[in-house]
Amino acid sequence: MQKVLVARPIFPDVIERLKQYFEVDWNDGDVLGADELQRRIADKDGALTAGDPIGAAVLAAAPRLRVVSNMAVGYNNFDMAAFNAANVLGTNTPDVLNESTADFGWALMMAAARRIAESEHWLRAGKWEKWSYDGFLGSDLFGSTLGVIGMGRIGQALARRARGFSMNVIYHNRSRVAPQIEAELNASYASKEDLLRRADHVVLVLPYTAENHHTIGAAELALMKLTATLTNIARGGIVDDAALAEALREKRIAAAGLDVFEGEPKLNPALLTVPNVVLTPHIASATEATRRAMANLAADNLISALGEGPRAGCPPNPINPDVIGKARS
Ligand code: 8YV
Repeated sequence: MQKVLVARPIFPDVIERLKQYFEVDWNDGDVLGADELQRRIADKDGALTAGDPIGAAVLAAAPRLRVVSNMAVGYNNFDMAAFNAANVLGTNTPDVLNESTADFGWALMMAAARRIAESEHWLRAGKWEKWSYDGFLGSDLFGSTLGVIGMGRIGQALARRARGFSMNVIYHNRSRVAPQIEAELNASYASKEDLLRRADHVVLVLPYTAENHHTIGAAELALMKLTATLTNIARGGIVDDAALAEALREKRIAAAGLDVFEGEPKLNPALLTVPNVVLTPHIASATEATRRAMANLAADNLISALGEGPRAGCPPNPINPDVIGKARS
């Protein structure tokens, strides 16, 4: 029987599915450190990860490894050059999380715009004594301009929801999306700078790459309206968190909603001390149904990539399909 490592705690019934095909080494405890990960992956044919860093050293330590299945749509934890050099397949879990993640983007954006977390903390602190006309004034979403940076599947799902709020949608992306998608979303393309100047609410939904590092830093924040909000449901590192904390403190933008952070699960301490930011622990895809769908899709990818199950040899979501069928190097 082939051997697989499941590097993270996941739904036990998904582990049972994997056990139908493989000998499963399941880490049901804390996140594996680099040494422990290398030790446990060394004799495996495949692995299921969720954000665990996999690079040349891990692949070299595991000469039989043929596939690593990431339970996430983003795979910046994979060094794809190393995967390609070693002929190891990487897979991810796109699409199944689009709607939950888009919903969550709206939740954060609305919480930031309407100061929900900030006012709740104030209320819990026992400070509510009277109604006041200017208590926690925020900004409207209805009729405002939404700026989406990253118009992939999640960006599109997010933009689609803007219709109900009569928003004007502008977007920036590496390349323009097809005209029929622009028409369906009623969205128009803008340069990043133009978008930042015009948008009332900016949402980041782009993948993390070296090029996208600090897509939003001090210079970009300076272009935004004083009343604007910034929401990041993409990846830590896309925003310069130190620059953002400073801009929030100095009220150079109104508020932010962040689900992802540079160096998470640690946060830049400055973010914890500014009131006008809503902070959540990377949970945009965290609904019961979606996390189950992601775990099962990650299992499907692992099972089929290792030549088992109904789709043997044809994993649904290969990231680097060119390596399929090539001998491990
Ligand atoms: C994952 C995510 O839960 O899919 C992604 O890219 O950011 C989340 O949905 C997280 O990355 C853990 O794998």
